[in-house]
Amino acid sequence: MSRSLTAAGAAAGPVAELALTGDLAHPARLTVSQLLAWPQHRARVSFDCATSGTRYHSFTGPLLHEVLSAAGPRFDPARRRDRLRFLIAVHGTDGHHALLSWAEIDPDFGRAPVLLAVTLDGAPLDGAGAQLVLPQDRCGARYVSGIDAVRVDGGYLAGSGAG
Ligand SMILES: Nc1nc2c(c(=O)[nH]1)N[C@H]1C(S)=C(S)[C@@H](COP(=O)(O)O)O[C@H]1N2
Ligand SMILES: [Mo]
Repeated sequence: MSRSLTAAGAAAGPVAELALTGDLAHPARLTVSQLLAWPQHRARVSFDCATSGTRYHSFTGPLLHEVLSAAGPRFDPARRRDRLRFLIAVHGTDGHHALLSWAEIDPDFGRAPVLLAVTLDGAPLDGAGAQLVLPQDRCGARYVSGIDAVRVDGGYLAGSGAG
């Protein structure tokens, strides 16, 4: 195999990609090394797992909010109430998936410092795929690993006439 490594420390072998889809002006496919283009944050977290007890991990990666904002979610950025109907669905290669609301990670609302992690305990995730990191969660279940798709959806209850 003659794969060339572009990022120092990147694992040899297949490189995982995640698809950014949905109500976005700029849908994209991103590798873990492309996620290094955003400012990197570190989160030292603990969470409870129903099966393996309390877990401790250190993650680094960009803020989910910054990566998704660059993809151009189809709301009017000047009108805060326009964002409240947007959902974010995060899907792993094994089918595990979790929903966030846009407002949960928005600096004007919940301000949760959610990361799309590119390293886990110092090891690159280029092969396994990015992992969702939610320092505010007590339970580990939303720490979706092996992310292959993130879908932004502003159509929830659209047309219901509510509002
Ligand atoms: N893709 C995927 N991510 C997942 C899970 C899973 O089944 N699939 N389980 C979650 C649960 S329930 C927990 S507690 C944490 C466990 O992370 P750890 O074992 O690496 O500490 O991963 C989360 N992320
Ligand atoms: Mo868990």
